[in-house]
Amino acid sequence: MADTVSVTRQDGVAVVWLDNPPVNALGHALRQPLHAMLEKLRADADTAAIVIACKGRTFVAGADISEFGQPPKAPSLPDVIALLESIGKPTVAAIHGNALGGGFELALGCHYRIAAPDARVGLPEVTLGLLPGAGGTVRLPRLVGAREALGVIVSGKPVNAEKALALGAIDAIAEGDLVAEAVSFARARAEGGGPHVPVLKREEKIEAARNDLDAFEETAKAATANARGLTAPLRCTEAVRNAILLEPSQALAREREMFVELRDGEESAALRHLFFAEREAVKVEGVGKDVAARPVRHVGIVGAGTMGGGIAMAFANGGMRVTVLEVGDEALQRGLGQIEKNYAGSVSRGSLSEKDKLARLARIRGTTDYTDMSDCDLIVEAVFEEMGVKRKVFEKLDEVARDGAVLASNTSYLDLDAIAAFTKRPSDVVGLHFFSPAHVMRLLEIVRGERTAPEVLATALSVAKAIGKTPVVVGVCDGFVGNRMLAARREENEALLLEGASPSSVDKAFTDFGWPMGPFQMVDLAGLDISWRHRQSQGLTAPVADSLCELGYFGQKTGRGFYRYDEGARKPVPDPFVEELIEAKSRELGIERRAIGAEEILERTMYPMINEGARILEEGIAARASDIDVVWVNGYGFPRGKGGPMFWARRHGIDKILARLEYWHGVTGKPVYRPARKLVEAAAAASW
Ligand code: T1G
Repeated sequence: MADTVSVTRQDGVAVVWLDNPPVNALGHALRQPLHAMLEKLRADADTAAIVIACKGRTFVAGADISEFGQPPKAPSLPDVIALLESIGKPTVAAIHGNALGGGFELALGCHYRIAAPDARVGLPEVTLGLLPGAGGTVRLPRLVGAREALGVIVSGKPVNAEKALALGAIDAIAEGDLVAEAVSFARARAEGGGPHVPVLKREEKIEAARNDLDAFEETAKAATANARGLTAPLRCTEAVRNAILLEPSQALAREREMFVELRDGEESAALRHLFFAEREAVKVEGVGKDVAARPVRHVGIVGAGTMGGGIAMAFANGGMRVTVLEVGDEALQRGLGQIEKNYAGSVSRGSLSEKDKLARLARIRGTTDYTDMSDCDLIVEAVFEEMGVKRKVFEKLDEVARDGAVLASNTSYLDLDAIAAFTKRPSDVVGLHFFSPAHVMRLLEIVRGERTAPEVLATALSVAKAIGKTPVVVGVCDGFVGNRMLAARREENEALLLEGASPSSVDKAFTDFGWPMGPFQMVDLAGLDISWRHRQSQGLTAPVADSLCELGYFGQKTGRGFYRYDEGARKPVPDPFVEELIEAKSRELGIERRAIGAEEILERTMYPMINEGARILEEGIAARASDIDVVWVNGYGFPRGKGGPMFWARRHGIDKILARLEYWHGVTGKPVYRPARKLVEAAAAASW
């Protein structure tokens, strides 16, 4: 194994090379030799200046996240940075790729920073439920200002080199050879004689912040407004406030205390679990690095409705050419008009520039002629969820699509193998299940048919990454992973209403758990008529929801559903009429109403969902429990700070869940409570 730390010299400038693939994470294997090298160079009279550079594709992408669950090993990253900062000679970080988290903090420990034009810097710790724990919350405000630093730290978003230079986070952007320019920069500073002021000793921007605390607090309020129950954004804010109000050493000490508290807490454990889970999910059996994805440049979309339009935008946003097909020109124009409206909305909200809007629209064109998709590399069907319609579309696609084109269905629960059988090329057929709104929701369920070819899966995975989706490969069953577990969770919702709960008491139990909204508010948003149609197609009934649908109460879109929505408002208001309707239904069905608490609501909705997840694992519909977590966090709003249903179940105690499922199965006899074999095994193993 090559040395993780080595040094080359150029006229008195020592270049320290870090080499710890794949992303130069600052694990102990790197920290220890780096600390030793810096000690040596500090004492070396022949070294006039130091450049820190990295081999491979990126500068240091952060501390080694996989180390956090283990006992810390000296030297810590703050120790390394403190040593770096004690060196009186000019020190320069030569940044390429990503300098993130501890990597950027290492760069902040240098006097100067030079970046390649396409480099990015950032402090994404908040996305892991952490705060920058190696001085980032104290040093960055000294470089860029407290309010600007707060924005970088609480958003967790990387900043490109141009913006970083404008902010003052870096000193220069290299035009040619990054390291050579960093060496010249370092030598010039050494010959210039200094002083070389460590970032930690620069007080000007801190003074300015001290004199305008109201402005800082205003920024802090806005930055943490959508913390969504997460603690880390609040701690990040507190740490930057400390940088303004406390001595640097005190601020650093408080930062470290809060970092350790967060690192050892549940929220960060959940978010770090998701970090690795999302990367595990793309490792698919039989689809190794040797399986080449087919290039996708031109995508066809069949159907320009809500889903088809959103999917078209998702691909256009990913830089691909898109042809949207509708059978009639009126429907086509309506669909294209909606796409334009969506983009215009993003521009008016400031989340998209006019220039980008025009560029994306230019990539989308409409047609009513299937032959216009004959050169598409990928065609996604997003038509009505009915097998007869799917058959017509796929038979037509089989006729017009070029050899090698990938044919995808956006079906959310129909049998993909049956759809593939409508074609003569079932190995080219895959499911791409987008979540509405398709250009916004990150989750993409890639449905693997029994005959789907490995390179078609590789193509789907590659396309998902290209359009910024988080993919999970799932097997064929009714509802795949997410919707199948949702059905299990939804099954008891009505029973709870009929037995004594109300829509708002159920929804409150969910929002208190951390969901953005409860199931009744959710179905009002999605439209009661959609699930009504699905129930009818399956011969199922739901007494309360069916009664509301028969009255035309479809939710927000009709102003009444489980809640009332005053004139165009979206705020759900409990509706006494619905409460009376529920009580009347209870009486009609001879059900004695009783008080039902939040704990029972949680047990009778979440536990069946987790039990269904266990069945999904048993049947191989999902390859890993963590894949199920990725589905739920990215497609259904499961609170990220709880890591997903299966992670949460493990931390909560699978044996506790098993015991309560057995209890409710005894009380109700309902199959939804019958413990899955896999759940029984996992309860014994305390792990999936
Ligand atoms: N630690 C450990 N492993 C990491 C890692 C990290 N920081 N970053 C990436 N990996 C692994 C990843 O699991 C994958 O492994 C491989 O590297 C390639 O990653 C003290 C406490 C840099 C933008 O949050 O955002 O510093 O699957 O697939 O798409 O204040 O990796 O190949 O086995 O994501 O090209 C802060 C996390 C840490 C940055 C590159 N830093 N990484 O994206 O590759 S906390 C981060 C990323 C911290 C300090 C605090 C991305 C990337 P495998 P990849 P990519």
